Amino acid sequence: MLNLDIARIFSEIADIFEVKGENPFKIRAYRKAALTIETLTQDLKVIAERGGVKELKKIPGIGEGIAKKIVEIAETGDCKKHIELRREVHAELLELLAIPRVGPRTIAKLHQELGITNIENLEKAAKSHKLAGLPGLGAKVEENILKGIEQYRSYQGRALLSKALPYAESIVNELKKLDAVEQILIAGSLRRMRETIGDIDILVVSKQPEDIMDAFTSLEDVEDVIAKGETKSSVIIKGINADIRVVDAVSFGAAAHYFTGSKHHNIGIRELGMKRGLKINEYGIFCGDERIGGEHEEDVFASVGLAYIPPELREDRGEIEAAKENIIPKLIEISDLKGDLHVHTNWSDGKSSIDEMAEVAISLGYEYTAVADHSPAVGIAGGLNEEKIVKRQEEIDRVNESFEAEGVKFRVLSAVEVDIKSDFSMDFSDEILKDFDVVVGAVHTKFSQDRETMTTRIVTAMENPNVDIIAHPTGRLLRKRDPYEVDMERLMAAAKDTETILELNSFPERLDLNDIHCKMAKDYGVLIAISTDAHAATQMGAVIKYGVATARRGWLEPEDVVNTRELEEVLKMVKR
Ligand code: DGT
Ligand code: CA
Ligand code: CA
Repeated sequence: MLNLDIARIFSEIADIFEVKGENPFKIRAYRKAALTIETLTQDLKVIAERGGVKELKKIPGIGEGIAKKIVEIAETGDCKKHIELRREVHAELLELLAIPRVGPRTIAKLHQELGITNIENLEKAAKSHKLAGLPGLGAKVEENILKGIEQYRSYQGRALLSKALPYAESIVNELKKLDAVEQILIAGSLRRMRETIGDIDILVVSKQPEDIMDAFTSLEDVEDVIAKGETKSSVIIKGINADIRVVDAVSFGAAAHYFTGSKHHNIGIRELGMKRGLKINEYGIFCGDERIGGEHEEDVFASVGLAYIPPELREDRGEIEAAKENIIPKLIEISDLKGDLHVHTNWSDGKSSIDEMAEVAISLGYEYTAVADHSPAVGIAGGLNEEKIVKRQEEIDRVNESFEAEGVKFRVLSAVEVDIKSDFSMDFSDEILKDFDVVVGAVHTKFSQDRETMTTRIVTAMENPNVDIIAHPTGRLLRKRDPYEVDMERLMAAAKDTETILELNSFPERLDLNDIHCKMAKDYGVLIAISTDAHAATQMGAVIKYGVATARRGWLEPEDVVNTRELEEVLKMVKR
């Protein structure tokens, strides 16, 4: 039972409440609990078992009711409320919630009015224009639903990195307990930190492969055993396929390289080997019948005259040529970061106070964080207005003064995530914008504008001397919302011209810019800010690894990233 599993139970309770049209406060309480739990670093089950409700209640965002349910889940695997609610609504109805563009209230309406219970009859109803007649639903909604269903189907089969990684790590932690395991490695797209994962690949060195097969196929989270062989097995864990292979120690490096992939990278390496008369496969490196290496991954690269290539680069995007010339970039690491330039607080839609955000930032070793609360247009309750900006500034000053008094080298930067409106104007006047330390501009509405219009909208924002950073530049939500249409070459050129920084948003659903766009930015000489967009203090530390991984996949080095710099330098690099 991972924190993620507990969080999912609470977010499903919130979903069902929403479908049922329950009290919004109740819904929000469960959503907040889910969010808190998802990003918690301590193991909830352990806390529940050790300290019960009393200890759990000490966690911010967790009250008595939720704490009791956590104890129940830790003991029994689920809670009665959840089981009861699931019984009340069709399981298939809940699956409809996963369709992009379809909200819980629409689903409730469709269910009540038309008796729709699953994707198939929803699709049929939309195609035969049965929805257009219902109050509040028009032809546009039908079109949206059909598009959503199409997207939903195309997203099936791959899991978000942030979902697959914790399960893979938990498999590794469990198997490591066995004496029979000599070495163990997460391979495949997970090791390369791709944004989505087809299946989990685990590699083990052991002299007792049958013990490994037994342990793997009987892990607690295994839902189904697809295949169980002598040295290879395949199971389903929480809906994700997981493969395991056991190899001999002499083959470990070659197998690690082979099963890390990517396939195209492997083919490139194998061809280089062939040119040298070598055979390179998952068992080793061979010259004729003689094994000349394969125990260590480095052997593979060395055998074909290449420098070591980090896993994140192994996508056949020029890394083999770079390794040949010994110009593999020195990729950025989490420890290079000195601050976060985009977080939210309870002055807009964040859950934590400025103090709490600062405290966590300091614990992460940062020297600054920019609190970038929303401007009002986004429609989020409690966006900043002129009065709140003044009051928030007083709090920022108070916090900064107390750090100074204590001799803590840390500063909260006053920032805003200002909406770039569909008419190209900014949601705050220049008069207001100029007084912030950092201005982050972002698109939150009218994603359907055509490519030309959307590009001009963002370029216009970049041309505003007050706008320092463009947040999540393509607006995508992985598996939920496609990126809006935008001319990326024009954005890059404009960013370079106007010295605007582009954000790499670390949220695992966003990772926006993506890896390819990061590399493009580097080639254009455009600076990147790796930000978290954290809406709760715990998120800052929890999601940054996904942003940094994406930056690494985009070939970024510390100097390509603005928030690897000292505060004074950052303040020089923002436009004002
Ligand atoms: P995924 O699971 O779709 O996210 O992506 P991967 O890269 O994990 O792919 P997967 O699980 O099918 O295979 C793991 C690795 O095994 C892959 O990255 C490279 C290697 N591999 C699989 N099939 C082939 C192949 O036909 N040729 C070569 N050279 N390598 C392969
Ligand atoms: Ca895989
Ligand atoms: Ca696989």
